[in-house]
Amino acid sequence: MLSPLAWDLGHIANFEELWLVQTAGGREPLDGDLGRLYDAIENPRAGRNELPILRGDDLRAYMSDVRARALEVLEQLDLDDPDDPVLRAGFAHEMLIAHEHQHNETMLQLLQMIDGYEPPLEAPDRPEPPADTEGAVAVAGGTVRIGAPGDGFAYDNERPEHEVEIAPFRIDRRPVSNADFAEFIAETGAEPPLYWARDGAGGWVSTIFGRPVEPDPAAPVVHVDHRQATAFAEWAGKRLPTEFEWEAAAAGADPAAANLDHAAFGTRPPARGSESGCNALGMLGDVWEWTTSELAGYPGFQAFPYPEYSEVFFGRGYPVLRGGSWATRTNVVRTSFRNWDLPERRQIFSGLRCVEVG
Ligand code: AVJ
Ligand code: FE
Repeated sequence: MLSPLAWDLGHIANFEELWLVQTAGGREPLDGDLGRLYDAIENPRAGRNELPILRGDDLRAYMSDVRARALEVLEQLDLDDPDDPVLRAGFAHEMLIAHEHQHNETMLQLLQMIDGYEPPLEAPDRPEPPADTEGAVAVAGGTVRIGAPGDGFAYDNERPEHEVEIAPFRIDRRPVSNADFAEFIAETGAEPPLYWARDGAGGWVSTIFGRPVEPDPAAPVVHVDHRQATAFAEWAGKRLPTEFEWEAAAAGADPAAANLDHAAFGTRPPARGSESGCNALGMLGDVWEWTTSELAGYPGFQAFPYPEYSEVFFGRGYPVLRGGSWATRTNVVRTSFRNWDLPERRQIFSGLRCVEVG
């Protein structure tokens, strides 16, 4: 179930009004109770199309009025006020941009189902994969630092940064590919990823934006849910990583080498230059990687600036996904970033990578 695009656009603007105009600027809302329509918790996705949300020119006018007021307020704010944690170091402004960028990815999940949508940009060239992308790489384990350091923007669920003990392990050099997943289906009769159908000649065709494409055998598989990811790992005699193992394996990965930002409009074979410190390819970008971890607060967690971003989802059976996808905006990607979703969700840009057992 997805939101209508007009809901996401109104919600993005309303979130900007709430944090930059009302909270930071102390101003009254433009349109009374309008914000209630755009409260994600009060209005679950299934009912959003029936709400009297703004559409068309009314929506565009609201978006530009909010932006004009947010810029007016910005002139008056003291972003260096040490006593205001919401404003300090531009936190609210950083959160606003991150929030808008996260919703850009959510909107692409819906756009993918619409026939005829044309990607706005030519796919950029990417470096070739290195000669050998197979097998696993070793991660030393021991004491690892998990989470976001004290400075710079991060969400509350990435803090506090803390130490975790992990055993040494071996993680696959690259994410599970379309070819790997097709082999798993052929051997076990498992269900294919979302958008895949038989091509009538023994292969698979994936229909995205209404266009049929043959999945690139070497590119990461995408649109698998947590159950499919777990079943693949078991079939391969492996397992999914914990989110701490994933973060340790991703340390040192360069977002500039990752397939991000809606640029390629799909997953690509893991590129040379995308190696993390332990030599794993493509830890960032291409696909969100499912982990075995359930979203929970780190020791000493404090909800900031509002509990509905993270805390209300803790301990409710949401597996954590890490790394970002081809549809994730660069600004949102870092090795400490935690995404989560229901285990059955697969319209998200989700894939996996395995860890060796024993
Ligand atoms: C972190 C992707 C689970 O979309 O529900 C957007 C991000 N939170 N607006 C979501 C979010 C508030 C969130 N996820
Ligand atoms: Fe939101």
